[in-house]
Amino acid sequence: KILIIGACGQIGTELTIRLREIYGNDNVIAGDIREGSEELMQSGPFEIVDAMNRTSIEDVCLHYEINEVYLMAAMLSATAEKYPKKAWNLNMDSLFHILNIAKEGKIDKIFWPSSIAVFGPTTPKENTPQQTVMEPSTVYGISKQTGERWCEYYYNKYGVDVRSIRYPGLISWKTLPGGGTTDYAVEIFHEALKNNHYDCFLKEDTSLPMMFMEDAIKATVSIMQTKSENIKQRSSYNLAGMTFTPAEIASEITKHLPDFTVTYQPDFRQSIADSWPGSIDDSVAREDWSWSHDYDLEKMVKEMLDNLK
Ligand code: VAH
Repeated sequence: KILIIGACGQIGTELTIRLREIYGNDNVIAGDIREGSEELMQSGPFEIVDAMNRTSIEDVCLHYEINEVYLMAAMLSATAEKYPKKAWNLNMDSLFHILNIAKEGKIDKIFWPSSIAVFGPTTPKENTPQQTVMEPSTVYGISKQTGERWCEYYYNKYGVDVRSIRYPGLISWKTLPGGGTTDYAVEIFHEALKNNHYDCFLKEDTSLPMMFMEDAIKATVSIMQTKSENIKQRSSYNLAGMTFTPAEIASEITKHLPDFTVTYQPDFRQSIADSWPGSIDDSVAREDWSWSHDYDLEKMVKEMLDNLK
């Protein structure tokens, strides 16, 4: 059976729904600190789980005989800069609880999300390779880079089968994201449809690696279904979908909403975005577990507007 911790979050919501479609509703337990969307709550078992409380996690794992855990709870980049200590504690304690439960043989397989936020200002910005200089300058990026080191350590030392993906910025319509720097690319749709105008918190030429949620969910399911011996990277895999700037996504939206206008008022999140790569080389994920993405900017914008209007 599968437990998703952070099941009510931006990724967790859609991941839970997809896993229930694949493995059956009653075999996928949604866990979070608060209840989620009606679709999520109606489609299968839900338990209040505090990702920072090991007993809370272990009780659910024992009760439902869980053998796979997807740990999707985390504090994202922008919020983590406001609450560094809380972000570090949430992002790290939750990971250690799951790694140790697996080390004790109580669960067999873990998915843990990393992020392109592990790269920093000294990382090559274009086509960032799988192995490269990583000096993250954000609390969130530091926590994700450290988490990757621990995942690899627990695999090598204790044989814990943990798999991970460095997600780019994720765009989705089912659940609002919370506290991310790439969230402008979600907000822009809601504002466009509501006000025909968006005041963007990043500069118009800020190029960032992005992915439509459908592709992120496909990759997550795929890496967990891959035979263990084919998972050669036990830190985390680079994953790429598309790269665009606020100006480019705004221009694509204007093809559908001709009167849409954007202004640019960069805030503290600009320095976070500037520390990240513009594009990612995910050739290693393509080699090891046949990854390929489906959505480009044009297809994503159409899908977002069709589902939000
Ligand atoms: C954030 N959406 O903005 C997350 C993600 C690469 C960005 O990690 O913090």
